[in-house]
Amino acid sequence: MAKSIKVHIVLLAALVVLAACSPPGAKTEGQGSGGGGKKAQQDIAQATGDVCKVKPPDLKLQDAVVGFSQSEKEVNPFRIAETESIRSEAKKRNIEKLVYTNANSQASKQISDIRDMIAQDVDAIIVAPLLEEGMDPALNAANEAGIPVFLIDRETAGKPCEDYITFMGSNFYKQGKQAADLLADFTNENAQVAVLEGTPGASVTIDRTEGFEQQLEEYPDMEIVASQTGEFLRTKGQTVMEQLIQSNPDIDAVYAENDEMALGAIQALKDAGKDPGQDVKVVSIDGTEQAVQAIITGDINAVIETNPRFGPLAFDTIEDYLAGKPIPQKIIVQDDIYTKKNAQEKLDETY
Ligand code: GZL
Repeated sequence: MAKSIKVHIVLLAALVVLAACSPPGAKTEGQGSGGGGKKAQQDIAQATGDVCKVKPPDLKLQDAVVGFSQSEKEVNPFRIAETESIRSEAKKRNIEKLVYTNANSQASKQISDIRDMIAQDVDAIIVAPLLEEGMDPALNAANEAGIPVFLIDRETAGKPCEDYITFMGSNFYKQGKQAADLLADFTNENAQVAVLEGTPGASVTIDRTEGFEQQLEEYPDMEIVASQTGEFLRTKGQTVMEQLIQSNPDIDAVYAENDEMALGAIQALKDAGKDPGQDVKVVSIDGTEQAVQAIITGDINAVIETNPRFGPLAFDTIEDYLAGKPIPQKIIVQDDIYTKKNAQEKLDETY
């Protein structure tokens, strides 16, 4: 069962302001996530920080033309599920038109994609930014054209309420810390760790790496002996892991910043005669079906979820914006953790 995001207002100060503007179906303090035992919706999100009070155009969502600027090629299940969620929600809301572009992991193309949408005079733009820096030409152009930008998935430099209205996504720094604690648990706080980093310069890579490194300082007998980018790709994760095993044969723990790289790494470990999940502990992030299946087979020890199904929350938030409601500058999605204990029962929530 797919899970999408609901908004869960947690800050008392925000409750008064946002309760009236919570997206339809949102949950305020104390309400359950609804939907019976399994979370029918993606994990509860938390509206945090200040709000944007803006004067929106006089427009209904179903009359709107919305652009969606996707960042990476549709080969990673995360990307495929993210795009599908936006597309299906746009269809469900019966909006006038969805303009979809894909930057194919090229920052310059994402900027030109957004500029093209501005030239088409779309009414709002959803952006999954590729990199943390360098998007300002596109964001400034949208701001000058009076077109609101809504960030999903990754953050990018800019002024909330001006360059973009809000950021909706996971707390990647927290994910990195959780990964360190999980790996410490699996290795009795004593390990030679290899880190497979994501795309250089992406906010998700910066935060997942920083969170992990900071938290690992709590464990004096755990040492990062190698840290290299696998660019969030399975093939690159495998080749980098092959090299790291050669140069660091004592590696007994792997932190992969996404499942695709983790799946490549476990193949490399097996090819080197090692037993991933057993003599080399593996912790990853995303929550793809194949990675959670690997927990069941014992090749991966834990996966921290990053749910890509932003469609409902993104369109709820745009609808609130068009209704003139204050919008939280950050909407942080709460993520699950998959381990041997819950992988089987939660397998149908993966993507
Ligand atoms: C996270 C997203 C990351 C995923 C990777 O929100 O930006 O990018 O964790 C993907 O799988 O490449």
